Amino acid sequence: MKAIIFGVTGQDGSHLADLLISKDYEVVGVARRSSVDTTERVKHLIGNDRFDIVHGDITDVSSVMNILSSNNEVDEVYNLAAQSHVGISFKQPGLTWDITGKGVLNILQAIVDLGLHCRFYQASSSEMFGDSYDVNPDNGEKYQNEETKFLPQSPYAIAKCAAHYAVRLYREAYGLHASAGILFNHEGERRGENFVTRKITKWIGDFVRWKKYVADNEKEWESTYEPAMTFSKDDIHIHPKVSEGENIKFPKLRLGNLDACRDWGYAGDYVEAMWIMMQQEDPDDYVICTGNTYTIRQFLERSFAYVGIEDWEQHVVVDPEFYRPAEVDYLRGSSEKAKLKLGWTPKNDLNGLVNIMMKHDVNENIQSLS
Ligand code: NDP
Ligand code: GDR
Repeated sequence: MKAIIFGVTGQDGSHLADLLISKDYEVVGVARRSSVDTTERVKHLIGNDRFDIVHGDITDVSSVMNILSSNNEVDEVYNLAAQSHVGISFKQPGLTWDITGKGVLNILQAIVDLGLHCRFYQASSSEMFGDSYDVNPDNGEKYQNEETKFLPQSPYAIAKCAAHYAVRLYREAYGLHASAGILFNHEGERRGENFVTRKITKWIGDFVRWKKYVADNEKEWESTYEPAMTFSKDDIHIHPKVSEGENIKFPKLRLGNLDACRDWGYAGDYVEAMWIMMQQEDPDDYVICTGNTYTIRQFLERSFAYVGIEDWEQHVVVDPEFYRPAEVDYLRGSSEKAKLKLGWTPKNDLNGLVNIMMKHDVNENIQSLS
């Protein structure tokens, strides 16, 4: 079997490449040109004879056509490429539209024009629900599933809705085997550092590293420590072992809205659902989620608790710079359809996810001291 992954250098692309290679696929990963190396997440695959990276950009029709026509025997095409940061989409709405919306149309139309017989997966998003939810009449709980209407709250979500409807249209109009996974937030040790969960676990990892360094080098630490983060004026954070007045500092963790609710799962579990969707006889749309929702505060509480810190509020500054012009307040999915039709359920709950991320980010930081 042969697969093309658009967005292979991202979190999901790298997990999916690992999964497909473990299933003996030949994987062609598409990476866009950059002035710095973006292949960090797939560097362990470079040199593997079942893995190849080609350069391309989904906003460039000829580049998409070239990649697909030179791999026209491909069995499965996964589109994971996107400008995927919701906050940034308010600052770069046009770019987000071009990549996250129009880029998908470019791939679908190229598949039709080239007459390919491949299956297609689109990374749709729970952000498409935005402010919308249904209510379970039995217990009053709010949830989103495949039937919930879309009410997008950001340029990113609008682009994802357009792409989602394009997938549906190409399925109906041209008979493409095109499926969309409506995935709720999924995170992990490869998550980009400007998404809230990873921002938190990375900060705690850096903080633990700093505390250890100060403790081990009590006298001379200030002249030898190389901080991983930059300070700003209200970021003074006194090390507990050192008396006040000695100006021992560490920048606080700056975050935006802590009250939003998200249904967080582990990325490694979610790429399995993508693959299972592509093995179905008929294409369809599926919600993929854990079914549980937590606030950012609860994620903070659990992550700090992992390193034995209970007074996490002391370490966090709410900074309006990270507020969004419009927010999605409540996401909690129901993946009954995926469970019934795909036999998919997540392996990790929130605690499992926090453990994976904290273990990685704390260990990596401590190791970097030695
Ligand atoms: P990432 O932001 O980690 O990865 C996005 C990938 O898209 C990167 O490889 C990036 O390349 C690539 N890319 C961006 N623009 C282009 C372009 N113009 N042409 C080709 N490639 C491009 O996202 P995730 O891995 O977290 O998510 C994967 C997909 O799933 C995205 O579409 C996202 O919107 C969607 N999604 C994600 C969820 C999540 O919780 N993670 C939930 C629901 C949907 P580069 O490395 O060069 O930046
Ligand atoms: P989201 O994820 O917008 O849900 O999109 P993100 O982690 O960016 O935000 C989640 C919630 O946390 C709040 N928040 C902050 N967010 C960031 N990034 N940085 C902060 O400092 C911060 N402080 C509070 C946000 O306001 C929001 O409420 C992710 C992406 O992966 C999308 O591509 C994907 O489609 C959806 O998940 C499902």
